[in-house]
Amino acid sequence: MSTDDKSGAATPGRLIKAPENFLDRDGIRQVFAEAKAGRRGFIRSAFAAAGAAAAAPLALAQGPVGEGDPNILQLPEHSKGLGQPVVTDGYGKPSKYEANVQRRQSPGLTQTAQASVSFAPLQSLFGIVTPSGLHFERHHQGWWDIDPSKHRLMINGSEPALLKKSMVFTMDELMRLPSVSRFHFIECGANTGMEWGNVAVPTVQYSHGMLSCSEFTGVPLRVLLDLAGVDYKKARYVLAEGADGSSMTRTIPMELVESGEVFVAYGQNGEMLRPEQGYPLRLVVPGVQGVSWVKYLRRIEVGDKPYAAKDEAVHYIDLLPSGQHRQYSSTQECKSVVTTPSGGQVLLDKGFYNISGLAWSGRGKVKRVDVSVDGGRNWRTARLEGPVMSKCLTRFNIDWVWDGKPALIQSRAMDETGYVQPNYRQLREVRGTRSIYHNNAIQTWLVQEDGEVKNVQLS
Ligand SMILES: Nc1nc2c(c(=O)[nH]1)N[C@H]1C(S)=C(S)[C@@H](COP(=O)(O)O)O[C@H]1N2
Ligand SMILES: [Mo]
Repeated sequence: MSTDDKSGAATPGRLIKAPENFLDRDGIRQVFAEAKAGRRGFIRSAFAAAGAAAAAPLALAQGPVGEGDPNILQLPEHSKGLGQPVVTDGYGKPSKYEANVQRRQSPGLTQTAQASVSFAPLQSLFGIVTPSGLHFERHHQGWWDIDPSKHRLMINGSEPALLKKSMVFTMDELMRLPSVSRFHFIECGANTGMEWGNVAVPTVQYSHGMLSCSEFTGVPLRVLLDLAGVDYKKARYVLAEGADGSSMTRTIPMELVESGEVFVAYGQNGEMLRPEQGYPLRLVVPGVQGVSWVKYLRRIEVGDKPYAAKDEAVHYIDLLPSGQHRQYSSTQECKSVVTTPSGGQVLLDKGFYNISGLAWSGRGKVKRVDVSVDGGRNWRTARLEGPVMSKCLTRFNIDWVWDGKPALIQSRAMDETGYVQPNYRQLREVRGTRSIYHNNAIQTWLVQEDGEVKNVQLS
């Protein structure tokens, strides 16, 4: 795979390597024009004010700007002229300087864009929430923008005896019911799936980018089943069905529904779901692999046994070293990854860096994340940024001073059940090397002496 701009490999983290166009910002030009003129007092305060300290060495290295008299303070246009009018004609967009921050398809992974994946640019994100326009996408039969006034959700039973009455809800009816808003991660079971046997992709976007986290809003499924008078003693499973052509159906054990955790969501990060995420309705199954989060949700059937649907009996199962398959895997085990510095980025110089990453567990809260810079010989405990929420991404940070020598950066998460994220040797012992799904091994990034960061695996 090439490491050119389009592959995302060269997409930098901010303090790691500035995008080319960063130097074109007027304020920065001004600052180094002043630097050439030797007005150091001004420079210091300008850097402090702009918080641009990290850009200073770069800027100074660029030499004269060549416009006008460098001894005269030239105010940038944005400090003198009239700015843009309010955005009355549409939806706000990111700065043009952030145009490189995009979802990306992995070259060669799939041949049909309707049955494909676009990966979230984890290396460019802060905190825990994935901006909705950067949420990863996984479609089996393409996405749809379904008219919400025509969409319906049906609740029925595999046998009439399992509930009092079948029901059909419109979106308006669902939105009148008591709602909940909760932050949860969604991870495709195939995330990191290409790395089972060996290193396969260059960047964290491709190795871990089938992962996103949003605040979802909707109605607990339990509320709907109560309205339909479900007999919970007999109905121990539900089947969730999507309205797209993929016939996406998954069995969900009733315990998850009874706990109140599973909900039908129409909201995502304060607005309606995005079409790519299942507008106008999707199932949220916290902690469970993405495939169970059925999009364009149109039907919930209660039943008394698992359904063995195609996407659970033959897909999304785990190949074991014995050649047998482990069936009905669903929980996403505890996992973490360092997103900065990560594959494809370049460290400009030795010195201070903030190592930052994400940790999550399908079994509850993340309890601790340890970070190593020497391939797992020594570990230090990272700072978890709050709030730490159950079945949600958790951001961790830790200080690091790079001495300029090769470094092997790893993170190892532990969840509140005491489960510790395994390394590749431990994981392969029980799962072999030919699986696709549920790879939660510790990721290693090699920082080379020239500052380039590479994806590597330690044996
Ligand atoms: N109706 C429907 N639901 C679906 C899918 C689909 O193709 N159709 N893909 C599933 C898979 S495999 C995953 S990982 C998640 C991806 O959700 P996202 O596209 O919102 O990231 O949706 C799941 N739900
Ligand atoms: Mo998936």
